[in-house]
Amino acid sequence: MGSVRAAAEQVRGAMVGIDRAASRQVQSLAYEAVLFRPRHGTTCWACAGPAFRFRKGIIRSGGVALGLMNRRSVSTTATTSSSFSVPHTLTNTGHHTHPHSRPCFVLTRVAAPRPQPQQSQKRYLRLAPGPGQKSDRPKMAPPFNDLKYYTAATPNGLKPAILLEELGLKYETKSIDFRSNEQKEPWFIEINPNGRIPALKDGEMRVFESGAIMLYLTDMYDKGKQFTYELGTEDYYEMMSWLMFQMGGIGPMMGQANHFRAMAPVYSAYGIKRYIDETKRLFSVLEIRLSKADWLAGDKYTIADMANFSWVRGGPMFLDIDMTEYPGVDKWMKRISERPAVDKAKKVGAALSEDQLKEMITGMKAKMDAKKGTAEEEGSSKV
Ligand SMILES: N[C@@H](CCC(=O)N[C@@H](CS)C(=O)NCC(=O)O)C(=O)O
Repeated sequence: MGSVRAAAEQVRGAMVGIDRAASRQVQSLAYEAVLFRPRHGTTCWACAGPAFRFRKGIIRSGGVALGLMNRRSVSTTATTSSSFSVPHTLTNTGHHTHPHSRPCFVLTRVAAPRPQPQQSQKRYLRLAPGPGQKSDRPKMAPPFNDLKYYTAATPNGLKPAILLEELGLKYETKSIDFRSNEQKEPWFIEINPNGRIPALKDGEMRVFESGAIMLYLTDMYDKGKQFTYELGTEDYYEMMSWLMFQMGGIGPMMGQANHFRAMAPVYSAYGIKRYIDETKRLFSVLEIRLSKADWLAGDKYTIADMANFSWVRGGPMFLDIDMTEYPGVDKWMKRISERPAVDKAKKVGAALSEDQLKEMITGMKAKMDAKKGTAEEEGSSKV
């Protein structure tokens, strides 16, 4: 079974063994065989491993199992032995670990209209394209269990880093060097067209924008819904609302406030006031919720808390916001800070320690303040 052709033969062999009902079901869809070589120990949807749990018990086969893949669930299975029964629905146990290094075969559903078979034995199969032929084969669906996180020690970088750590996922980190503008290099633009961190790759697939990365990670890797809620529930949309509140409010407004307070080329009293006032207004929105609840959405710590926390912690540090005015937010911040995963996440992609960072920010603010009343103050005739 070293080649795709051999794989196809194997698949066809399995198809021949299936009973009439199964056959009818299979014929109503178009499939193609994909040779799938999972790495040893990685997640595999299709092989006849020992942990394939079905509603009707556990199927074990010495041969190759063919999972008819439907993104997240395997709805039907055939084995190379003649024992084939439908419908078997894979329950939430979802993945299992690929127990061996043999290749497996997956039948993927072909979205395009079913091709008209020329010969009966090609009925259910289209082989992989030959050299120079274009593949119309659908890609394997995520997750790919091959995470690479592109980040730097900034609030947006911290958000998915907390989640990666909370989920205990294995991932590689690539720190992006802002001093050399690495985030604008063509190789990085391929990963994030916006030229900003964070970005994530899972195998060949990319995800950019911190909120999208958090949603991807919970969708794909938080099957137990530890840090999210079931899609379609009221709690899920409440969580999304607070996540979007961070993405569209807290993040951009605090980003501008930080810029005017410590990084702008001129001292702008107007810019500083405008964005610090807006930040305070947004903190009071958080206070409405957190004065009477421990978490932003529902009764558990979710990605909405992680996202907002990553920015809000910079309020006292960067903008000298007095947190005694927001006691609920302050307690919530301390509750999150105490989590070991949060502590680890702060170090992901960081070149400076927390104390060094605070020292650097103090220095930047002092430099900005020194511009007051000089030619570097906005409105000065020399600016
Ligand atoms: N909306 C984006 C914002 C990303 C962003 O602004 N990243 C900043 C760091 S926090 C960045 O990469 N700045 C470097 C630059 O602008 O070149 C997200 O949430 O991912």
